[in-house]
Amino acid sequence: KQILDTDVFGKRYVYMDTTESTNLEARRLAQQGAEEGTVVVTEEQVAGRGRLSRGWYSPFGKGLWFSIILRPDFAPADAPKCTLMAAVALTKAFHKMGLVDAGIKWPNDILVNGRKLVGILTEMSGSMEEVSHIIMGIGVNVKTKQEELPEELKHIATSLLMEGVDIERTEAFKIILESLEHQYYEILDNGFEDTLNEWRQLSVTLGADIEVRAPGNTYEGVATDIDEDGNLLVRTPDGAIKRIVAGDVSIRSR
Ligand code: BT5
Repeated sequence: KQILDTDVFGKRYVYMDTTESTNLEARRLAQQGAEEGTVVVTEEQVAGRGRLSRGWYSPFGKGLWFSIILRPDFAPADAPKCTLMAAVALTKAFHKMGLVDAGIKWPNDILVNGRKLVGILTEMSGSMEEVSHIIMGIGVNVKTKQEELPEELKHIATSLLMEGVDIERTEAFKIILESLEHQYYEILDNGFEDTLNEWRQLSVTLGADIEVRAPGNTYEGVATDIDEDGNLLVRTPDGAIKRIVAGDVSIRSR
């Protein structure tokens, strides 16, 4: 199978017509010992998941709903940066497809003109000392049309097709998996620094006036940078710098 120009990602490939969530399926496989690079992909998810038990709309045949099993030997504290790594790889893949307006909203969204094209859900299993495996779940809207979107996503979501990129899912998948593998080996070989710099370049969050809803607190201010762990730094109006580990960002102006 040399259709994919990858060494590890997609060497083992599990394809399903339908499933609850590819992250759940990938976790099951990982617990049974599935190797690094195993890709689980489905036509449809009936219980696709976002963060904080939110849902992910995954209609049949319209997108790339998939998860990749990773078994890196870095510290668990590095795991959240896999989300940023994936966002960089995906954004570069979209640029390659001609979609130059794709940019990253911290931490895990890829937006085109303010609308969400991709969601990423990274889940780690292991102990404080050691990563057992990471499930990197990615949802890309490919063929969805505006009129097909459910009411609550009509002003929020977009797809490659809606952005004028009329590409077959297989072709898009190939470009995306190759980009993800490339970026993954970049961080394994050279660390996160270059990838975090690329993230800064591709971000639509940095420099923007934002509101962040973090667990227990909401902040307003200017997103100034990310730190070396991928946390977002926000300068609030009183000049303090807040370090955001997890949260939802709304961009007010750039
Ligand atoms: C995410 O969560 O964006 C992570 C989504 C990850 C989905 C992939 S698909 C393959 C794998 N298997 C899974 O079960 N999940 C992963 P969050 O940042 O919490 O955003 C969720 C919010 O995005 C929802 O509350 C909606 O507002 C919006 N949303 C839901 N479906 C969408 C879609 N198809 N396109 C754009 N926005 C969507």
